Amino acid sequence: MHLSIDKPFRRALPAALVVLATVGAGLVIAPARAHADVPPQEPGVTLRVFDVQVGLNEICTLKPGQTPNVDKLMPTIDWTTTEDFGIGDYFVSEVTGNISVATAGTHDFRLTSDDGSRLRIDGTVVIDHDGLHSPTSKDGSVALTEGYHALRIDHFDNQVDQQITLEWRPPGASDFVVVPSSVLSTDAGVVRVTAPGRKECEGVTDTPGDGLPLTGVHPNYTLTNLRPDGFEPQVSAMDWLPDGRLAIATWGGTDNELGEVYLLSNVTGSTDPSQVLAQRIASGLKEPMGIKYVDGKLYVSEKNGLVELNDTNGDGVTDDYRTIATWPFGGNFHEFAFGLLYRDGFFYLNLSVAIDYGGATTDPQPAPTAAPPSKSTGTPARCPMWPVGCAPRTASGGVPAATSSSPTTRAAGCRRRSWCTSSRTGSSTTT
Ligand SMILES: [Ca+2]
Ligand SMILES: [Ca+2]
Ligand SMILES: [Ca+2]
Repeated sequence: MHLSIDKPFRRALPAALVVLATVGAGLVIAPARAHADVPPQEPGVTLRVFDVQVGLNEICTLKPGQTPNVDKLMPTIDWTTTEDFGIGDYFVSEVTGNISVATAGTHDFRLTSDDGSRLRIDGTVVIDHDGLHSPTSKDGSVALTEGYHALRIDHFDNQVDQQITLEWRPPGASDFVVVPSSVLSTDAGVVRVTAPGRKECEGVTDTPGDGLPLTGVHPNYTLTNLRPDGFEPQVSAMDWLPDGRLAIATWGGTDNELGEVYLLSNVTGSTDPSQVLAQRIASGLKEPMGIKYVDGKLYVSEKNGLVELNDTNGDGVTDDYRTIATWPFGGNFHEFAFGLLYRDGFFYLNLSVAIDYGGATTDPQPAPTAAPPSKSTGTPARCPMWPVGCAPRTASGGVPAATSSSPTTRAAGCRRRSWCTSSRTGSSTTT
């Protein structure tokens, strides 16, 4: 989603200049990127702030996969207030963007910070100003070719005052000035996702149950790879069949690539990727985020409705997609129907809020809920799904059984008139 500037940059032209310079901070290699290599940009830089809530003596490496507390577009890098950073003390900042160089040559930079900071350009450290200190400046120089260069500043504030200011003196200039917005840019139109709560650095605290993404498996469990070579589905939902097969839905995620459903065999007990068989049984689904096996059939929640998968000719592949219910849907990219559950004749799922590009909640929501949650009790209200085609039905055409079994007869499809909670969550996104 966001440009990762830690990665080595690919240059559009093998002949692009690589400049070696022994100026100021020392030997620096500075590859440039052509405009065609960079996704659409907007002026400014991206500032992300992480609320670590512990005193640091130096810049820390954040544990991977954490969502920042603050993520915003800033015109220039010149911040001193709590309002600028969004947090007062005990935080870590990441500044990312591109700097556009008009004239090749040696560029001097001046980084002023409280507390420590480090400037990288194209992944190379140009100024290392780490450690606990009040607002002080440190200079560094780098030879830059014409074009875009990836800029990154890492920073932390312990207590009291805080600051990051980046100035430069490009070739021919006599004095340092704050790097102007006109040469700074960051990827345009990104969704800026934030989440409250404490974030963690590597090596500070790391305890079971700390809520962080798993980087390993608890020793009481065995991790088994169930992906045959070449099978790399973007799994958005899973459910088990009684015979031990695993049904998975895949995201799809664009208007051009739609979601699918696979049945995986040989996925329990002692197995490995060479034994796993994947059979695609459904396709053309719009971002399915829930799948549930009920009475011999699979049901999938798409963005705007609940679909029953039927195989009517016994070849194992769905040929009848029966829409059981729909719910309010406004066409927003961020509307999903997550976590399909089933109990006693009712399906349950959770809808996400629509958001604007940039991260704000769309107001008003394009798909209003039928009944808001009760504020006095906190109990989520339930909103009716809109049942579609409530004709009595039989159980013919369900998921083909791995072994022969008698189909179960059900009374009528209308019994599955369904309900959803109207609580919509917007605190996370899969994009
Ligand atoms: Ca502070
Ligand atoms: Ca400080
Ligand atoms: Ca079929």
